[in-house]
Amino acid sequence: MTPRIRIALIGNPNVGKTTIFNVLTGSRQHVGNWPGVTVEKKTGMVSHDGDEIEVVDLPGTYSLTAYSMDEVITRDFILDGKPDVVIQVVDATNLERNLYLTLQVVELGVPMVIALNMVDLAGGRGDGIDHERLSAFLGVTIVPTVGTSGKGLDRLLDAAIGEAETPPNHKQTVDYGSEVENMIARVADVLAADTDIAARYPLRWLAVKILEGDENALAKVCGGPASARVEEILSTIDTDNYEAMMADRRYETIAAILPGVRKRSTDRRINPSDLVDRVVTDRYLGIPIFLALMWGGV
Ligand SMILES: Nc1nc2c(ncn2[C@@H]2O[C@H](COP(=O)(O)OP(=O)(O)OP(=O)(O)O)[C@@H](O)[C@H]2O)c(=O)[nH]1
Ligand SMILES: [Mg+2]
Repeated sequence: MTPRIRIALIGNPNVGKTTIFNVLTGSRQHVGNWPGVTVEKKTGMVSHDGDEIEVVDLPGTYSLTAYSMDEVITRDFILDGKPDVVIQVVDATNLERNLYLTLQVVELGVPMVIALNMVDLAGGRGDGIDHERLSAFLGVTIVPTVGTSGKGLDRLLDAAIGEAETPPNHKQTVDYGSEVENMIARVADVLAADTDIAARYPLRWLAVKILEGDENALAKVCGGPASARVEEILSTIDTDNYEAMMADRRYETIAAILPGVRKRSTDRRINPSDLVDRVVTDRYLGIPIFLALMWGGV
């Protein structure tokens, strides 16, 4: 039976992609509590409400540059394998680092859903994530999940099918600043002359990668009708510098998002180290405690 849709599972290393893949497909792929367990893509099938869905488990990546084989496998699969929807599995206890990859998938403009995984651990630490606000900010549906128990996975599949059937509505989240943005627009404009490239790749994304000095992205346009003009533009800039500026803007964007999406649960239980922290950093008690410790020669 031909599958109704194909889903790609991507995400940082060690976030639970294979755990979710195994629960969904009934497979027994290797799972381990260290990064780099999955080194090549694996495919399985799942039946959901009478639909056959193909699920592809990919190696973990922190980014979508072309610096490592894993990143190239993942990126090529998203771009050329044309999954109907990408599910990014996000470790809820490590949101900041995981969002770096999220912003890059959003930039690719492909249909996408986020599985906010390990919410059992994030909840236990008392730091909740307001996933609805995060979802509104990114324009991406977010489903909280616990891979080890299968919690949330039905809803995740529902969301993935819904996303595959509607055009993506991602917000443009990273503004790289006027100098870089102008250059992105120029390169994207030049790339549009190459109709093959324009049909295969999101031009803004490709322009960003080329300006970052990504050889693999540049190779895609090499020899084509846009090649000479792209090289001409590149000869006027320092791509290392562009790469650094763009990475900075991504981190700044994440830093701006985080305070708005972190929520402290009201029934937060205080653990002993929190209590010590609170007492020694107290406005009135902190200095006397510090002096007493110094006096006591501790
Ligand atoms: N507490 C908790 N642990 C989880 C959850 N999901 C997965 N794990 C554990 O996280 C660890 C990593 O899981 P994997 O499924 O191997 O992660 P992966 O993303 O496939 O890792 P790579 O293939 O290395 O990129 C394992 O020890 C899992 O049992 C979850 O929702 N909650
Ligand atoms: Mg894995």
